[in-house]
Amino acid sequence: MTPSEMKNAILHHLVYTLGKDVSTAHIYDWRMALSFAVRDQIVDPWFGATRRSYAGKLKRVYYLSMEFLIGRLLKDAIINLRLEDAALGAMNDLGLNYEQILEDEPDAALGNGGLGRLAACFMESMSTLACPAMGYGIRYEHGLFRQRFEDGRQVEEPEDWLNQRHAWEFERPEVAIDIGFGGHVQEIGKRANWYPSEMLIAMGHDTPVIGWKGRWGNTLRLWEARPMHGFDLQRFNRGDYAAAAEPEALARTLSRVLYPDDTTEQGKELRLKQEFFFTAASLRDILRRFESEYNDLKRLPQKAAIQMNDTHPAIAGPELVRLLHDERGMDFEEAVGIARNTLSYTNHTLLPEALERWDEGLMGRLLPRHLQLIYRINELHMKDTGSRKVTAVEDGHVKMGELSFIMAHKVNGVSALHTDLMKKTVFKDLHEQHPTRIVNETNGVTPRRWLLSCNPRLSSLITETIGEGWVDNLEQLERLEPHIKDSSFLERFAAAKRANKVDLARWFADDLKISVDPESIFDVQIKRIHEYKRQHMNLLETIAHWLEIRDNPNAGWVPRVKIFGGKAAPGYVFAKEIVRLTNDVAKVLNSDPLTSRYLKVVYPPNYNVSLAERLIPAADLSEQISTAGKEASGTGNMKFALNGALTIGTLDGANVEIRDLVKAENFFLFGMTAEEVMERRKDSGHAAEAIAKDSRLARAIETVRSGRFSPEEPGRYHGIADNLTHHDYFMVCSDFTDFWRAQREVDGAFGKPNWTCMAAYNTARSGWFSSDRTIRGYMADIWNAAPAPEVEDAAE
Ligand code: T68
Repeated sequence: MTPSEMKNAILHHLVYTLGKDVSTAHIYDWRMALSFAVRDQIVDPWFGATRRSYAGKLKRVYYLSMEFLIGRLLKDAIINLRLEDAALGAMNDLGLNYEQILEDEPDAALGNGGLGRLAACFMESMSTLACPAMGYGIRYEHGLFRQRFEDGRQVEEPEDWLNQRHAWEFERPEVAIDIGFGGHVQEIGKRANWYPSEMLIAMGHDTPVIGWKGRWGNTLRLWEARPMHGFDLQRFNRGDYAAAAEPEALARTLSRVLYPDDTTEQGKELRLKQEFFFTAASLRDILRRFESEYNDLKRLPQKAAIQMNDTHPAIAGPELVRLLHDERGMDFEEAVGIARNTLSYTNHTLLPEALERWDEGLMGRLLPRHLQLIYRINELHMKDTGSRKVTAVEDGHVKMGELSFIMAHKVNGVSALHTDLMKKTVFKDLHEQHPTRIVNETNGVTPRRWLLSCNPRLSSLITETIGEGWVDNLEQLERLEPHIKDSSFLERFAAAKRANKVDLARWFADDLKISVDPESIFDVQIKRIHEYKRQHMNLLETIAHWLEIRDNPNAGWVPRVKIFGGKAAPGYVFAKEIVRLTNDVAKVLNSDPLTSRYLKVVYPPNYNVSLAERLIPAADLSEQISTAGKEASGTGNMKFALNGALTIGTLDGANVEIRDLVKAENFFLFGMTAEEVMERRKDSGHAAEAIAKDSRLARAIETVRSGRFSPEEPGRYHGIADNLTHHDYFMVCSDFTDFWRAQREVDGAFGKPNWTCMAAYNTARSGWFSSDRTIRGYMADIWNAAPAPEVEDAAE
């Protein structure tokens, strides 16, 4: 497409789709017109892919996920369709600012963190690899809350990305599926009919996901909850307007909000309803499609692979059995076998508080037939394995992790360490019964968004050096290695990083009114706020460092900017205190005339995908400092390494694999191993002991306790200080001393010529962390699916 063709397409949509005249168009109208012009280019390859899936009778992958953290889509589509020149040219011609237009798009925050972002990277990789697939989730009216700071405190505001029209979706009113809850069960022999007492409708909305060079397009189908019966005209006519609207409001509640919690099960009926709602709608849609093509349900596992992203869709097991057994008349054991061969399950956490369990009473009330089937699945499992332990039901609770395991033919962890710990801890017994079921698929990230699009400077340098093949064959980055000896390459590598830092510094100055020196180390920790991720350890180190600079301001300190980003779950009190402490520390440090040249703290609010795309390319140092054994994998860690940041990190999650690949000398390692953590925890005095041994740590904690950062309320942080001194489950104190040592090693290395070599090695050796590699692994080890044959690029 030429710039002038693009311009005509934009003008056409402005007038005929949006009904706007050039003279009155707002930035919103231009952005929508550009989006529609780009979307038009997606439709043909997208339809082409669908047609080929049907014509070739290809096996399809169905990715069921409560979350798809897709972020903005316009730039992604432009890049994958290679329309940058056309779009930029058209915008210039129209006198519009291209960057500003891209920034106008709301960030679709349909996820909490890593789990949801992984699903989004997987969707893009499946399209790039021409793996016929469909993502299924919920079209939340309100995504993850918007975070604002007020007096340093986190304030949550509703996120309303749907206030404006969403340019990328196609409404599918004809894809409307009835979903029921509650009611009673009528058993007929071993089968049963379920008569729900409450019904609503799941309506589909399709977003095309286009792969690199437009060679394939899959669909993300998100369900919206609609009432079965519209509003009540009789009540309305009597003047009872609120009551008339009630059924509609109640039904719609199901797709109203994304639960803002990435750790604790909400225990909310609504959450269980959401889970059943989207899982049941998706399964019905899958079976409908299957039955339109094939007439033998026994072939389901050959033609469909259904992935459960965490346990949120775990009800898929019993629901699929119900559809096959109760509704299609298949024998129960056969139905379980077919369901199991079709389903697989990804585990994302070992934290006991994050493993879903539902009260049997609640489950029986909402899903009476499913509870019966869960009992039978359990009995069958006991019979098959000769086990006498009831596995999926315990103490009046249904354990969704165990249920998912039993109903899946493969269960995967998301990093080598995590998979190993799964076998040894949460799924120890089940693993002994099914020793080949657990497999590892280390996470990955899409290089299109997380390098090509977010870091154009580094991308251009890479392409100039080794050609463009790396974009969909990321392991080609290793061809950069010989160039790491070349001083002109290194200079250009350093210049790209520096220019990214200058851009970020300008944004900090303009948007946050904080000035930082781009010569400083940009030290970044961005992720959900959680005790296991230990933002508070990073803060304590910052405070200790600050106190040391104050003691001796003229000692030639290496300047540093500590950058934080992340949201705390609204109900997680301790995490919210960490948020506030970060802001309070920033306030004191940034205005300290003795130290602020050397140390600043920046905490931009409302961390999201778009902010990550801004911060990661400008980072020198990536903080991956979770308590070993607690972070299942991490994916931010991969994005940073890929963009030439060095990691300071523990041997946790995928850090282990990153360090193996980029080599120990290019990684700042510290802290206890997962085994050491478990050992040390047995000593109840671990925190006090660590504090007694490290005067810097003691002083930092005392400074927090003293009210130095909250003079107007000196007791504000007693909670944090007491927790660290007496409890410290996440071993902040015991790892602090080594963390400090590693941080000073960073100071020593930064600014030396070798730093750029180390950074370049991180980029060159991160090719394995492409989500393309991960998806190939799922296709081979779990889905038994092949890419569509002979696919051609639609865009060059
Ligand atoms: C993350 N999990 C892991 N959970 O913490 C991270 N949980 O190590 C890993 O890299 C990532 O998954 C991808 O595998 C999450 O992000 C959630 O967000 C979540 C949401 C709702 C309920 C429970």
